[in-house]
Amino acid sequence: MATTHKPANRPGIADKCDVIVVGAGFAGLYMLHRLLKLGLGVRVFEAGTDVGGTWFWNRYPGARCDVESLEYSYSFSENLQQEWRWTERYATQPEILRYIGHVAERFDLKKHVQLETRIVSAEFDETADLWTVQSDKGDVVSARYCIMATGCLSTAAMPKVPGLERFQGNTYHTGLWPTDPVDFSGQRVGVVGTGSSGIQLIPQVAKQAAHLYVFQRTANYSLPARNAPLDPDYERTMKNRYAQVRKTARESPSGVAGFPVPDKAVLDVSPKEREQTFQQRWDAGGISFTRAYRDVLLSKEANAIAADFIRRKIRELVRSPEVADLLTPSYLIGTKRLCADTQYFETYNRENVSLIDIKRTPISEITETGLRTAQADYKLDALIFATGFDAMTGALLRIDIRTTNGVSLRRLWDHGPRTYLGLMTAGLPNLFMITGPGSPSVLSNVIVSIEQHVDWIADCLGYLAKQGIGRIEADGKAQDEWVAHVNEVADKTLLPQGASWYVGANVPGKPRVFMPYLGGVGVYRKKCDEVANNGYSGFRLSSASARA
Ligand code: N01
Repeated sequence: MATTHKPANRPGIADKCDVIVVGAGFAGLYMLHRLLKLGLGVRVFEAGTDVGGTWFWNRYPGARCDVESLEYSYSFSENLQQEWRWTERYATQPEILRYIGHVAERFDLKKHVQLETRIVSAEFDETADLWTVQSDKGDVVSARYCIMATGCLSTAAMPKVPGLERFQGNTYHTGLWPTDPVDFSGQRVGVVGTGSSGIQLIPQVAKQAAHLYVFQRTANYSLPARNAPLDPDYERTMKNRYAQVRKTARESPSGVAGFPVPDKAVLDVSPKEREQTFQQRWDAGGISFTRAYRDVLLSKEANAIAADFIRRKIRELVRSPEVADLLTPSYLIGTKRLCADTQYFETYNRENVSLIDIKRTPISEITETGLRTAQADYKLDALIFATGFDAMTGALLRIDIRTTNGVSLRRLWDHGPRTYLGLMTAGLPNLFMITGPGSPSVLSNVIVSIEQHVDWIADCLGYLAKQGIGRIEADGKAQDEWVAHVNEVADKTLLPQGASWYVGANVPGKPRVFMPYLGGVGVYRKKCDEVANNGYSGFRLSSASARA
């Protein structure tokens, strides 16, 4: 029987429901849908003024997804996937946000979501098996289960540059973009950061600004997205075989049906053959380039050959050899997330765009009128930080999560995140994470991973209710083994060697741990299903009454 009470607005007196969900993006909304189907009383809290999660906040010019729209979408409803019409090969942020809004309306989810409310703490009562969360608006709500749908890339990382507060112009972060449109016409604009967000934003802002200064610390690999209006024949074919496409995606390594598993190695084919293959990938566009051969992310020699192809392309696209040199990355390709762009490198051929190497001449301070490097002063009207996120752990650690026995997530993860299957952390019963560290999450088509986690958690809660069990927690030994496995799989590849957000390298002081699971979406799903089919092996199930 569902338990829900309306907010009591009496600080200190807890409202009750069955399940609390934190976050109303793709993960939170589907979780809500599944829990309602189980007949549970659910309260969802969302910090934004509307649903949408990452697609609500990342509304910077040029923001779009680099997984094809027909795959980057929910698969749980056949009617939904047939009726929704994507307009482009890669959907823009506004279109994805419209889609999420449509899903929320269609499944009548919004009335369960409390917007503009940030959960600041969550405490588990070890005796009653009850979580109590508190919000920044004074809500106090208790539930048996708490599910963190807080997103992997949702906590903006803002560099601590001296003098930032002095700047008289407007300051933006791509991950916290204002809801009102921003017009940079006639302005001198600075952009710090050239990851996926910067690479999408820079060509758009360059078209508006009087002058654009790009402050680059690390040059990045990017391929043309080759975005285009969605071909109606392609859409029809995909939709006719949607069930098969989704099945292939779920069983694949990456969660993308359109990324077949490579069988050849770069080092086994002739230079002519690999040049042709890389050219085909370049012409097709998108981020499947490192999947052209099975050894690109395993062997430094193979990696260098693949990287060299992109480096040559950059030199072809950028007219000034000095600028091309600066834009040419030197790290192992694929050890940071590959980017997809529309006219990114070509943008540096514009008269109104300057590239500044802040590795050689670091930013020394922000002044009232602009930005100062070790070598020069840049007068700016606006400054945009495309500096990324405190990925995977940031959103969880900013909530004070603890138990009445004195266990706290911040202490448990002091040396980096530790989870069992990326779903739970030992010591914190009845607290689930969707796409948590230790699961494929950011290394996959995240919608596929979200649906898999949500389905697993919903099935688990259904099972616990049926068995009259009120408490589930990850076993410490099972967690240790899983963490060791996650590291072992990662260490067979080159990925942990990159100074990426996958290892927390972008946030000063963050422990260096390779966070996502690289074993592949299909393999991981099988493992999770096995665990469930074995009566949730590696989890300890109990109930308060039995313990008493
Ligand atoms: O962030 P990033 P992002 N001083 O961390 C630089 C997803 N996403 O928002 O490389 C100066 O990749 C930093 O430099 P360096 C996608 O998964 C997807 O762009 O650390 N510079 C880097 O250049 C992606 O990977 C899509 O040396 C500083 C940049 O800022 C993830 O989100 C679109 C700095 C940050 O790059 C994050 O992408 C957008 C400092 N103190 C995002 N700190 C699509 O689907 C950081 N930088 C297309």
